[in-house]
Amino acid sequence: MKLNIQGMSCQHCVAAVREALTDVDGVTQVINVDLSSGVAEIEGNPEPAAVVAAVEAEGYTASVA
Ligand SMILES: [Cu+2]
Repeated sequence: MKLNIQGMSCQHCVAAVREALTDVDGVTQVINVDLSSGVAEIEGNPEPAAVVAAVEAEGYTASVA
């Protein structure tokens, strides 16, 4: 699954998003969170709404790509 994330401005943001994604039920691996493009890629079969909610809980805006 790929996500478009808005609001990340530094590597701390990347780390926060990566950690939030890792904790979502059904996510088996966070493949990449790219700061410049704002694209995150995860493996597994999570509920898309749960993934978006986890990122937004950290203060960023997310949508499924
Ligand atoms: Cu940051």
